[in-house]
Amino acid sequence: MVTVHHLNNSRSQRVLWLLEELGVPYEVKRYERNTETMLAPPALRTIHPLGKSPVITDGELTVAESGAIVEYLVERYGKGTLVPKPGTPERLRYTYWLHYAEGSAMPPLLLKLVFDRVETAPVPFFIKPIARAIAGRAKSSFIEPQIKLHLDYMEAELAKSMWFAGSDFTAADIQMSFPLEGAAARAGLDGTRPKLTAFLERIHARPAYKRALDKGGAYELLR
Ligand SMILES: N[C@@H](CCC(=O)N[C@@H](CS)C(=O)NCC(=O)O)C(=O)O
Repeated sequence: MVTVHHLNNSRSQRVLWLLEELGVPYEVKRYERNTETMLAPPALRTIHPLGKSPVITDGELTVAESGAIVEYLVERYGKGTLVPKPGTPERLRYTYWLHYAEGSAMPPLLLKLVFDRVETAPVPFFIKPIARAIAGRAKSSFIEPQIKLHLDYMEAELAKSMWFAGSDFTAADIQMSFPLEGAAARAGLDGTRPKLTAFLERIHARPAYKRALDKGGAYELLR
């Protein structure tokens, strides 16, 4: 039995969704973020030394890192579904987006989250203007232009095909959901990018996506 070590409001929502799409039975072990630091509880480090989510256990195996988990589950349980055939252009695109989601799309979004917090963090009054100036400068000179670059790129790619790897829905779309939901929640992704907006609407309408939300509990990124 696959166990998903699931942190609230996190990337592990994607793993629940993938398992629902695959129709694989699984159990969910829940962990709650510290409400001040947003970090995972120390208990998660007993599963994997980094203590991050998602991490899954399957018998003797422990698999961390969402892209690796997606590859493992699709290969072990997918029976050829949710992945394009090897050797096709779609398969290469699939691999690309699977890596792009965490390797390229997430870093600027994470930087935005961190610098937004720096701007509003409670610090002594004489430091506040300096902290705000540094955060504002980092955001306007680097982070926001990078986010725009990525959103424009993804929008253009989805103008070429319905899903990221081609005309069929694949696990790469599941992997891409997290940066796009993050961007919609806090980095300005809105109806001015109709392809990305339609992508989010399509995935949110999938029955497996809805079942995964029921299993995972509140997922604030959707706001
Ligand atoms: N690249 C990793 C990132 C894992 C990660 O940072 N997960 C976040 C949740 S979205 C986490 O566990 N944060 C809590 C912490 O760092 O303590 C993946 O895709 O699995």
